[in-house]
Amino acid sequence: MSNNQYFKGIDKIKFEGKASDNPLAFKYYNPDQLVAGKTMREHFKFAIAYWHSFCGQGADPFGAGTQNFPWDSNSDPLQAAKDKADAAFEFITKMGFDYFCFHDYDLIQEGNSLAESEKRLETITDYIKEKQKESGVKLLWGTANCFSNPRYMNGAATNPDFNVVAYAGAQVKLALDATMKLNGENYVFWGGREGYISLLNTDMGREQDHMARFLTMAKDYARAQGFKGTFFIEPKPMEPSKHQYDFDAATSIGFLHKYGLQDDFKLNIEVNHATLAQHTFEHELTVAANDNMLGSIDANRGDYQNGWDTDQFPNNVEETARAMMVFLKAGGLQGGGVNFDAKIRRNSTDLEDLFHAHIGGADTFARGLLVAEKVLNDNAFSSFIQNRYASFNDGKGSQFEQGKLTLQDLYAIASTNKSGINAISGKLELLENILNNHI
Ligand code: XLS
Ligand code: NI
Ligand code: NI
Repeated sequence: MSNNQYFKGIDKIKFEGKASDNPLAFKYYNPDQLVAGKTMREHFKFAIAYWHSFCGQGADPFGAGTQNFPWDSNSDPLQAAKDKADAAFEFITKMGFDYFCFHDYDLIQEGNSLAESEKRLETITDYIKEKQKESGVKLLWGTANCFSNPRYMNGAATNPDFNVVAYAGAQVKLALDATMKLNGENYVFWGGREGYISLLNTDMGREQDHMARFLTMAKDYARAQGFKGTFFIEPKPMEPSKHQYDFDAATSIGFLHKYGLQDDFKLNIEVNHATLAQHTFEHELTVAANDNMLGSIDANRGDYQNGWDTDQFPNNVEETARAMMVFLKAGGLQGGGVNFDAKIRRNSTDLEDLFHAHIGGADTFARGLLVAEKVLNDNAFSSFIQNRYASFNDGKGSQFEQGKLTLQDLYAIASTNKSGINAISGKLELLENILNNHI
């Protein structure tokens, strides 16, 4: 159980700055550096995703896993889970990150019965609680994997069979218990199977009512146990379902409001889910932020030549800078952080690749943040949007905003307008240049 068992020869990753040629050092992510009034560490609350980094073997629909993780060799599920926890905590500590995120059965293999699973979770969370104490590593959020087991092939909370809904309820109860035991700051619902393959066999309205009922029960249970954190819905339009009910930020916000869940739930926005929904990352963040729903981020990126959830590590500085502009304007995240929901490629098979991936991801976010701060402080840029809407600042425009005009008033104003309508440039090329000049 030493702290230097799996990633031998790699020390704690340090910030060395842009001039460093050490591949195992941060070039931009300097945890203690102040940006816009907070340290980078506080802005981001970087988290490691247990599933991609320590469970995912690199299997794809065309072939078996390629990874030979040394923590995966024990055939006893409890010992294997402990070995994995040792590897995870060694890694997180060496990265210098403060947080991790998990699904229940990332921590330990699901048992053959609910009772067996419960016992296993009990044991492994005891072990992980100790590791948290030793290392100071915190839990950003927990969640339940209600999508992998075949019992969920027709959905979990939205399954047409009540017995499956009840089973999912039991599983979420145990996942909430585990999250609270490990002092989780938040809890996530991602509904991979909460959707449909065809409306020929689906009562969508009834399924959505069921989902809302289920979320309400989960929230009520956790609150009754004293859980103070935030619940996050993680929107995604499809995959594995053909159509998922939490399609995108706007759809999810509408759903939460319809069922009165908007005060306890916020959104966890994932980059690659935004692009799958034909949106940009900055679009989804903006929709969430406008409704005060920007809870947390799952950081990754898609591949723009194909259309699935490739979950690559972030490395696009411009995309991240645009996102960080929204992030800074919104005043950061409501309780969440930046979780690297990303995986190394199937043919990245050296243990150190996991370090390169997370170093690059953290540096990309740090660069994005630094660029965003500069752009927002650039008067040529920030005054532009304000001026663009100046016609609403006083006179009839201001009365319009305040709800003091009728449609007939608009008719009268348009009819008597002597100066006509002038072309006002949107100046996009200029603004793009300003952004690029700060990169
Ligand atoms: C899958 C999701 C998943 C959630 C947690 O696409 O991103 O990993 O983050 O269940
Ligand atoms: Ni995803
Ligand atoms: Ni995710």
